Amino acid sequence: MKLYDYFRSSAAYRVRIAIELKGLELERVPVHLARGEQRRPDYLAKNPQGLTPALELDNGAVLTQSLAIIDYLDVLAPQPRLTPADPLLAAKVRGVALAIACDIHPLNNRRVLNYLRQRLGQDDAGIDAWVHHWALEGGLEAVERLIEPGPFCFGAEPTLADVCLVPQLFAARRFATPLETLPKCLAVEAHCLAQPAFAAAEPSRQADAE
Ligand SMILES: N[C@@H](CCC(=O)N[C@@H](CS)C(=O)NCC(=O)O)C(=O)O
Repeated sequence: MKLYDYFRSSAAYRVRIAIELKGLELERVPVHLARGEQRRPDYLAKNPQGLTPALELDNGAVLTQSLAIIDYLDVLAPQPRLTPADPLLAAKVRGVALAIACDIHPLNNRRVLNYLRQRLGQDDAGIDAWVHHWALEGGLEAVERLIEPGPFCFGAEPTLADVCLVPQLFAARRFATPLETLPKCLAVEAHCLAQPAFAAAEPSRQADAE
């Protein structure tokens, strides 16, 4: 399998964490987002959305969308299960994962910020105000209230919620988002990053890190 990845991509970071937790070996192919490699025809032929990550299977099939890729890996290599078997817990875990992946992350994506800057004339201050607002209000501040006693988001085992939360906090820091209203999220993050699998997936540890 090949993972099309970019060290700073928080969506790809989710998949890297899942791969490390499951102990899977695969090839990483960097797609340099800042240089626009995601819009090259050869990459668009694999992922028509022009986004990272994408996972190419040995039979040539290509999977897109980080949560769909992680679901696939959870079936392929069920240990540890990232979506718990218990339906109530699974729904809570998915609720947090989707709050991050659907309602927070898309609003600070590169193409959205480029549009705000280039088409709508926003300057750095405008971009920062946008990113901080959507990261926190109804975003990570809601996640702070949804997660349960730790050390992970939902108890003693890592789940899809942790896999999404850690990269989103990384993205928030990139934009200097103030995080002091999120003590529970920060405690979960510290616990996660002390685990070898989460640490190995960190952007600074990737071969294409700059
Ligand atoms: N919902 C998608 C989001 C993927 C995504 O937005 N990836 C970003 C990097 S985190 C990207 O490739 N951005 C390129 C761009 O905006 O041009 C997923 O979960 O895979």
